[in-house]
Amino acid sequence: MSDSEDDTEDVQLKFVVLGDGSSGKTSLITRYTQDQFGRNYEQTVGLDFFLKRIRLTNKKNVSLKIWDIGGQTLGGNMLDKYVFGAQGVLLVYDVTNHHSFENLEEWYEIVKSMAHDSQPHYALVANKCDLEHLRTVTKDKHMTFATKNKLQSHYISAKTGDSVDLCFKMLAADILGIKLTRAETEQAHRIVTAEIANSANSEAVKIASVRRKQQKSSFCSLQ
Ligand SMILES: Nc1nc2c(ncn2[C@@H]2O[C@H](COP(=O)(O)OP(=O)(O)OP(=O)(O)O)[C@@H](O)[C@H]2O)c(=O)[nH]1
Ligand SMILES: [Mg+2]
Repeated sequence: MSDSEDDTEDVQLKFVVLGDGSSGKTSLITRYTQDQFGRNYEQTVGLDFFLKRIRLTNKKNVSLKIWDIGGQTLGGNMLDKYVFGAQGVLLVYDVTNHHSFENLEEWYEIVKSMAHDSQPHYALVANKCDLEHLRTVTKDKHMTFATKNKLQSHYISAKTGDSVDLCFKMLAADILGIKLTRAETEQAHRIVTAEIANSANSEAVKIASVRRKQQKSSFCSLQ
């Protein structure tokens, strides 16, 4: 085993994902853990569990236990049990549904009142940013809520995957008191690729993209 492997530390974190029904919580987690997205809505009844192991930095591996809480849980008597022991809370709303944003205040206040010993770290997550033309929640409103309550702020799309990795990674880093380097945050930015249909150059584009990837991960040896 090399020195660098010896030094690596493993930690576990519990994240809960909250917000109104249909805001896209399950879609966000499914995109993050399985890199998949489905158009059909299947309501989460109660809760679901997901697990993802990430390398946060050279020296830190994190196992994320992600609890996907059904939107219908708000006001029920199970929520406090679900939230118990969470270090991270993602408050998710749908940018095209103003109610889902208004209700976050309630989600937030309830969870805050449940955490007695120590407060979890919170992230305000604006989902469905691919539907910019249907947006009803302004970025100003989002930022006011995030700033007032000192929440991390993220604009994402579970559909395209935009900023999904970054959102989880930054919350984990915040909890562990780690300041990610620019390179580490850039790695988490998802590059959304679009296929060019019937293009005569498509093969060339593919080759160019493979070459770029190879360049990034290759070593340079001076002789
Ligand atoms: N366009 C778009 N649609 C999305 C996005 N995320 C989720 N959806 C759609 O929104 C609907 C609801 O998504 P879910 O992930 O099931 O919502 P949920 O928050 O888990 O809902 P509950 O389980 O009832 O709490 C589904 O039809 C998804 O395909 C997104 O980023 N963009
Ligand atoms: Mg769900």
